Amino acid sequence: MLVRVPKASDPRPSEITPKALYLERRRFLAASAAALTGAALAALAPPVARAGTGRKLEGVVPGPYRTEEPQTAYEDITRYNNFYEFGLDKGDPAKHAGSLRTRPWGLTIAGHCERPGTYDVDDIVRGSRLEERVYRLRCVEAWSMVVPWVGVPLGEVLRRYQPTSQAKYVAFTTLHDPGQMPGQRRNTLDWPYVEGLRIDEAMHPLSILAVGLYGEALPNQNGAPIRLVVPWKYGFKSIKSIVKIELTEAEPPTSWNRQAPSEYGFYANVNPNVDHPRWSQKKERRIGEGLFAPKRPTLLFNGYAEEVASLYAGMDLAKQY
Ligand SMILES: Nc1nc2c(c(=O)[nH]1)N[C@H]1C(S)=C(S)[C@@H](COP(=O)(O)O)O[C@H]1N2
Ligand SMILES: [Mo]
Repeated sequence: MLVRVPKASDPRPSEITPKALYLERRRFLAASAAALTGAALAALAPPVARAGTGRKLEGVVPGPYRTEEPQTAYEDITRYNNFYEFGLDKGDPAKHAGSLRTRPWGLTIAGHCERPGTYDVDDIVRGSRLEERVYRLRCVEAWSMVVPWVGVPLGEVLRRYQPTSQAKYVAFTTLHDPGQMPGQRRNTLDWPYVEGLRIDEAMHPLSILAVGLYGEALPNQNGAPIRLVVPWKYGFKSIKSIVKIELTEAEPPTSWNRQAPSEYGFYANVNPNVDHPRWSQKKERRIGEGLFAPKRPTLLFNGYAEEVASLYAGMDLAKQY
């Protein structure tokens, strides 16, 4: 068997293969190396330390929604990330997010509600039961994962701060701190990252604020200490490391819509019938299934149509994408 050992000057796999295949290629190399012996081969796929926090969350109960599909490996969920505040490559967040200080962490609740203020994130989370929710995550780049999140229902949290009748939308903001988030020193996006939901979407029982995965506190690269998870929408709606939640009357701006309005709408509901202008959304690659596994058909609302389709009754999903 001929094994070619890569030189440092070779282009990185991420530069020569579509990004979604990068991890699969690494896995393939690891498997090949494991099947052989010798130090030189082992160097192809050096063992990596577990990327997790190791902080087990207490009192987690099973939540009302879970898919029975096989869960994506912890190593994939925590090493294949989109978090542009820490770089554009999928491996950057795991490499660079370690320095983010996630405690103490203030979360500001603002806008049209009776109890605005800045609260400690742990106090906000303590007000609700912690649930495990196994959700599909479908990235707009046509890959997907199955993630056992730990979180609290967003609607329950919001209700505690008593939104008024003027609260029609919910706006979310990520931390803006270029000192801690090196990606914010470049204007790849208009920082800070912002996202938004309509109030009925935010109140839907599927929407959660996640603080953990696989029973442990969230690793920084996945959005510690607290991030949104809206499983029927493309992954970019699920904003990470949130410092502010504001109840607004007008539809709030969102980062990817601002960046490329013809490509990314406010709603961003997963929809196999509405292609991205530059690629199809009909199928997806499930991370961890291997390079040669057939792609899966993408499901309307990421498979959550029964729960959420009624939210969009009467809307033209091709126009309000
Ligand atoms: N603040 C912030 N939140 C973000 C992003 C980001 O770049 N910055 N990337 C989004 C995208 S495109 C996806 S697919 C998911 C990925 O979440 P994961 O890394 O936990 O899988 O996070 C979303 N949340
Ligand atoms: Mo994404």
